[in-house]
Amino acid sequence: MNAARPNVADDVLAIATRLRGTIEHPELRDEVQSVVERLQGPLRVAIAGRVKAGKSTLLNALVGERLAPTDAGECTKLVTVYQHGLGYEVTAHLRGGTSRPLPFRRANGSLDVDLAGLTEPDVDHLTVGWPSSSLHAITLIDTPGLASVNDENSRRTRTFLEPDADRAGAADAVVYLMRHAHRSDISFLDAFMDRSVAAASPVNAVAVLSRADEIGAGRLDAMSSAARIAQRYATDPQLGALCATVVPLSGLIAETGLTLREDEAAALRTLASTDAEMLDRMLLSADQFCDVSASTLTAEWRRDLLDRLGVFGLRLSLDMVRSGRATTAAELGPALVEHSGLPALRRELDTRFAPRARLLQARSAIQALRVIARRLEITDPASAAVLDRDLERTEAGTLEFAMLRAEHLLRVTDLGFGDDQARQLGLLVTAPDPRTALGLEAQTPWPTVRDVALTSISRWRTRAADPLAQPAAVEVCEAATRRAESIFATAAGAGS
Ligand SMILES: Nc1nc2c(ncn2[C@@H]2O[C@H](COP(=O)(O)OP(=O)(O)OP(=O)(O)O)[C@@H](O)[C@H]2O)c(=O)[nH]1
Ligand SMILES: [Mg+2]
Repeated sequence: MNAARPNVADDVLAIATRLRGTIEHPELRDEVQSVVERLQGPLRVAIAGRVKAGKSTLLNALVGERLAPTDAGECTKLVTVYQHGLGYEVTAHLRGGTSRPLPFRRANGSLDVDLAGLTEPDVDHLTVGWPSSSLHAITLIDTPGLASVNDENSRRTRTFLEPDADRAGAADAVVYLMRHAHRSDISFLDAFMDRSVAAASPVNAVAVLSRADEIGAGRLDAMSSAARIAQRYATDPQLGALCATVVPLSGLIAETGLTLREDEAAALRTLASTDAEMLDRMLLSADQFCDVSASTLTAEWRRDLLDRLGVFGLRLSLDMVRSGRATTAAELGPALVEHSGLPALRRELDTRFAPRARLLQARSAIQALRVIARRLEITDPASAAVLDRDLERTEAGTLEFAMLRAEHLLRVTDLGFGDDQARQLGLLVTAPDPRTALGLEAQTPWPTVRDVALTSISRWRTRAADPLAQPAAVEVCEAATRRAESIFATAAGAGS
């Protein structure tokens, strides 16, 4: 099935390329061009969530460099797309559709962009081109925090990410950050994501329990408490309908681990040599930690370390230094990353998003081309009709889309299937391997696979024909039937 996936994106790319050659409207041609570019580029993943959830810090951790400003007083005001570039460049994309390069410099480790006379309302979004290998396979979008409905920064994020009649959503997948303290995050997530099946859903959204190190006042067991809480969230049906999983993460520890300098490790070693009882007292509060008389390390250094690591990160680092497990930046950095939860988040991104990247891209490209078709209808109804027909044909003819939608429906709605049937359907519409999809062992011979596929076709076709079944259940059973048919064809073609 994986082998068949690139075809979908290639089909959509062919439609977009054809359209680009024939379309006369210059503005629409530019939009088609950007659809083509998106399909040829990497997956676009937006990092979203409430104000100060730790979005920019996570972005830096994923890139492995301090790019996005994250100071406590600073907030992200403009949507910023970080993409792989051959050189370093920042471009402002203005509301009117034009763009212009902006001057920038590296300040305190992060990027300081000069709007060069522009004001924030002039700018639709910024793009930052950066020669980072982390951005090869993924383009990351940092977004202003969602605050209130009337908030201008939130509006920018919503306009950029949420698809509507005038504009397609700009991301193929979403990482949504939520803090433990904000129980209302779930309703935020709901309002933000539940627009349509074509937008974010469990098939392309992962939630992160962010700033996990702050849980339980930064005690050394903070991350395991966070893991338990994340697990609880993940079983919440409301949340399960919106995203695939909940990963506990300390973006700060990850970012610092990836960028830790030797002089910082040396400062940690000096701090670790402080009398143990005194050190425990110091770590009770930020004020006590920075109290001038408390250590031979200067108060400035202590403040810097506190900013870079937080209380949990300091406790963890000092524990590692004192026990001798890690004492240099080269040892402490990776150990911090390991504790931060970043490897688990990367695994989620690699297993959930990466294998279906082309499909998710095709999905958002179709959405973008639909928006273009509606606008084209006004000046060139004949071309709009051809475009609609091509998109319809691609979407309906693509088994992967049917399965993606079936997976979504199975996750978000109770369709009245028993546990066993729901599990069988789940496997059929998600497992790439034909045998796994049918619940068979890896070595099952092809003739058996064929027979089981046949039984499966008959079972799900009968269920799909049930006149009393809800439409969504029919759709899922039809997708399952199509998958079983495709497995049957593979098994029949494979001989014995
Ligand atoms: N302890 C701790 N602090 C964090 C973590 N992530 C971010 N912070 C701190 O929280 C503050 C906000 O972090 P940002 O990454 O700028 O958060 P944001 O979500 O991008 O904020 P806005 O763009 O203003 O919405 C900064 O002071 C960070 O150092 C974390 O994992 N742990
Ligand atoms: Mg930010």
